Amino acid sequence: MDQQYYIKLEEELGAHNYNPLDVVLHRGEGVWVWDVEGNKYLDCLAAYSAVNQGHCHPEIMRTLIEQAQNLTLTSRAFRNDQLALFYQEICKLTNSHKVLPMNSGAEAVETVIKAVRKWGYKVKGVPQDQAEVIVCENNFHGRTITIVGFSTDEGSRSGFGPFTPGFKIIPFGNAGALEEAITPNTVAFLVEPIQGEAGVIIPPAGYLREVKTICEKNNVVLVLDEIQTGLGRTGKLLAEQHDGIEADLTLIGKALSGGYYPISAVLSSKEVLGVLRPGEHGSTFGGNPLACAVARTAIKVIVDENMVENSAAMGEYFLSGLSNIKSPHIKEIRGKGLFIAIDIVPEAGGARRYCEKLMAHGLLCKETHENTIRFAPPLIITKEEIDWALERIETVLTT
Ligand code: IF1
Repeated sequence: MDQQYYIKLEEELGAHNYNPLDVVLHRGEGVWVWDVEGNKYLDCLAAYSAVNQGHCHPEIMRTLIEQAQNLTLTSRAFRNDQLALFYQEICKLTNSHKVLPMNSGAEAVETVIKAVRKWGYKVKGVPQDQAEVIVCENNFHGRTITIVGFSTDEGSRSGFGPFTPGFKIIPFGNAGALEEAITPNTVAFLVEPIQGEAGVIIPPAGYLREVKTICEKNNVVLVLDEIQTGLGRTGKLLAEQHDGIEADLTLIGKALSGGYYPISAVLSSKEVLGVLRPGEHGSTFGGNPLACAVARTAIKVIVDENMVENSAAMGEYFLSGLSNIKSPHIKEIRGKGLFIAIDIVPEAGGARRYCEKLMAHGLLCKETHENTIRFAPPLIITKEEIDWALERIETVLTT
């Protein structure tokens, strides 16, 4: 079957809530993927950082198969022998004290909003139904009604109201704005350490440290959404480590399964999660044995194969290679670890055009907004593979 067959069928039968590049992928291995016609591409998106470990990582695959032959789902009505071990290993790795497992990233965000509201009423003493959560402009935390309700991106939110009340929006990267926005009813500040969808927006150095101090002073829970930045993407296991802090609550997802399965988790460094009682929250699939087994191996290989260190070293190498490209189309290059973006000048005709050209040269990446190209390959990428990518990026940006 050629690609057009699948594309036509998909367009006809699927909701049009995406605008993908017209490449129909069939197989993946490490940093490489192949389309149905056998063309090979370097994947510089890594499923939006869900395949940090590389496509079809063999050790995670073995775990998936073995666990699938044993036990997949029990529901949380019963216990299973993978859940506790997953808790133990993720807590040890991230220095957390409590875990709540869910499936998608958006569910982890919803979970944390429930937890901090409850904490606000039970522990902080906020009057009933008055809890406020502060979030940032240009945030991306997922697609549910509550979450898009506090988005500032019109495309994400318009037409979907009415929305959940209780959110206040402040500029990103401005600690003073947080201090001003806090009231006695503020229960939490929810923020991405580096804004992903907004275009890999890196806040000023020390921002998270200042934010942490302000939250502590005001008895406000600091929640970091590390669903995209976590698990090695930015060259640290968690992006918060760049600022030497620990959030009260941390959200992880995506690479927690290495792309095999939707798995997310809320990690708590103090007892916020302790306020939840039986019956107040849950999910049929959250914490299931297949997910827990996969997550255990997915985090194990990140450590065993030094993927965090590789992300830092290769990120630096990629960034410096990009900065050597002389192109009139480039406006700015920025990144941390293997979380990298190029802004092109508005006159250059839009980032999408360049992503399509790169695809024709065998490199897959995705634009974000009009003028930003994002590069986020699997964390196992080598120097040689980056050189291969740089050659193509240079060609596309200079011709
Ligand atoms: C899509 C972006 C990436 C996230 C953060 C929560 C979630 C995400 C920081 C929700 C999800 C995704 C979803 C994906 C596109 C994507 C994305 F371009 F929108 F920003 F990764 F770069 N917090 N990000 O980045 O997690 O519920 O999807 O598991 O197609 O919507 P989810």
